[in-house]
Amino acid sequence: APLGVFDSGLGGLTVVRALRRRCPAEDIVYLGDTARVPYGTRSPETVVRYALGCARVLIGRGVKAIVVACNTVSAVAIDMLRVELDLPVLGVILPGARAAVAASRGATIGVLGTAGTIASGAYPRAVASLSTRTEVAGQAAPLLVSLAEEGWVEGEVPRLVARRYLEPLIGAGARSIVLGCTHFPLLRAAIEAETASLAGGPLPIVDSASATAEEVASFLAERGLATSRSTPGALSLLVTDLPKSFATVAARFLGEPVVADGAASSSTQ
Ligand code: DGN
Repeated sequence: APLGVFDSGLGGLTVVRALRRRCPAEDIVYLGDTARVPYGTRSPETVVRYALGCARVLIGRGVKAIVVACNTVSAVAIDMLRVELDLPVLGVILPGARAAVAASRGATIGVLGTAGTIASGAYPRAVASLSTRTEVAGQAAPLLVSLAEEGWVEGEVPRLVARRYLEPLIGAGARSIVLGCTHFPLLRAAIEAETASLAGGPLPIVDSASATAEEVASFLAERGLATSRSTPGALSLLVTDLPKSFATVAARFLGEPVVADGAASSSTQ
């Protein structure tokens, strides 16, 4: 059976990219709720309702487990999804937090995310469950989401924006930075450079997409759910709305060409 992955939009394809690298044999069905993106600015109640709708579409496709690629959904809806659904549900926050705790060795962790993710306190909670002595500083970075969607990831504009968001984190003593949003791996170079410039040297940058792919791979192996074959798995992309820019934006996040008519529309209530 395929692995189900969903996100508020197309940003979660950065998690699919990491999964396809780490678990290449797995078939993946991805659902992007492009009709209702962004979730990052919505109330937790609304995000919970949307998330259940997305999960049910994937279950209708016969998936063996669900990866919640969206940080905002993982932050506010993962417990509810685990209660409501009868299959394994993996999120992006705990793997990101685990990788950050390992990288920061007790020093303060800085997290960049959407307003919803930061307001939820999900990263500080996840870190506290792993290490009682590690502090977390969070910073909502909504403009970085827009820059990634525009593909405006190089040059002085993304660097200046990243710097503004990083200043309070470095000022709070952060000694590692978590890319706590699906979109931020695209801006990694700018974030890395500005972090190093503010901190007076490079700091570990933790990509929650890669950390999640690692945990999904171990989880599937432990549960005997991993697909073992030598041919690459298939990727099906479903969207709740097919915007004109679909193929361009999807390819940007996925890191592979995307054929627009390969996407089926699907509705979630
Ligand atoms: N996918 C969202 C996240 O990782 O938080 C970002 C996009 C959004 O809904 N704002």
